[in-house]
Amino acid sequence: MAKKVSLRNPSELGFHMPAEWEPHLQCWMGWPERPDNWRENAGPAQMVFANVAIAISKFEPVTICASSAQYEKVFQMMQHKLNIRVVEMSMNDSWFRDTGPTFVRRDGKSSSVFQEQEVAGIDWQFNSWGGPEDGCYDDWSLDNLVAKKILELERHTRFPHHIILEGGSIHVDGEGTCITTEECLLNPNRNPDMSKEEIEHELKIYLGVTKVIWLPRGLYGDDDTNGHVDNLCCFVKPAVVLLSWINDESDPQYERSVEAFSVLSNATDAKGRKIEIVKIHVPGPLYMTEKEAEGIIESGHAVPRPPGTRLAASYVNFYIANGGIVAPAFGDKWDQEAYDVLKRAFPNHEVVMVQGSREIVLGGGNIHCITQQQPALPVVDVKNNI
Ligand code: KQY
Repeated sequence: MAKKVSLRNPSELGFHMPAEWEPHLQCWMGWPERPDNWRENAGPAQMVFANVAIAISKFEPVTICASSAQYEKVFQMMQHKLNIRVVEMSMNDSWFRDTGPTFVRRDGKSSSVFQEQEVAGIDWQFNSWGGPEDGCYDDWSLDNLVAKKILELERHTRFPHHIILEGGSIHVDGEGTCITTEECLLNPNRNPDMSKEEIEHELKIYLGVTKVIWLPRGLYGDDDTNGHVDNLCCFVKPAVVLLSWINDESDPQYERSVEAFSVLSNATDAKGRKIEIVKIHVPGPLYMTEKEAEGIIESGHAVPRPPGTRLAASYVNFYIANGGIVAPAFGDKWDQEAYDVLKRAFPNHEVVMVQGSREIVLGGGNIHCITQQQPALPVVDVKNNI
């Protein structure tokens, strides 16, 4: 199939973004390296990235992209892992949720005018979560090519978009609903010339959704991303949302969780359903230690990560694989309860908690932020036209 750049938008061509729990062809990940964001030359983070990749590979194939400097090391680590391939790709950092494409799918039902099933990708603009004044690092030119490179490798149609948007700032239910946060998408450091209505319109025509639920703010302390929704809440299935919660009313997270609870409980989704909210307690609170901060080499090219910083840690920052949930564990008293909540929320999935995920949150995100699912083509039942 010839590669294409589409000048029309995805939804008018019959595409929509599927829910994360729909079948995947594979998962894409980057590889951490920069010593001004990852302590001890990224060694501890690399071990956890490797463990995340191995955990996901039990459920679906994984492609790890690593720079030329790191390629051989990652290849050696993964060469006996059957479901993991390693390809060379340059990048400024390793947050493929945000720099990878947002995959969309056309189901090609024979009842539709669009007969051909296809997976394609949206290539949003990326500005390091805030541009020259407010971004996390000052050169994101390689990150801005990641989505294009992945779509080229896969020979998938690319839908370029001029809007600055990261994949971690949106969640969809695959049935017409998107959840996002005003704190991120309306932040003047992203698209200062666009109104809320204009941004919502672009979400609708690119993601193929008809309803956008705007939460005011994301997780407390998630300053790197300006409050990505994927650290605060996510869909578990249509009309059911898992929400980061804290019982301590004096904690600054409490009012954010209550605020989101209130918006969600007064909202209906694209199909007019009320939304059930399942609470999942945040770990900690956790803070960057002196020792951890000492291991980060300040370069003047990335935001400093000082000791005492409240870590934007949450259990909703997990990846839904084919039949598996790969979730962060922090060695915290709330880990077991998080496992129990996830197990109840996903009774048909195996829940795997990756120990040591604190290393990823030290860099500013977690498992959802470092992964990107590529949907599989749907199996069409020709006989029954579905
Ligand atoms: O959480 C994310 N989606 C990305 C975090 C970026 C942190 C950069 N230091």
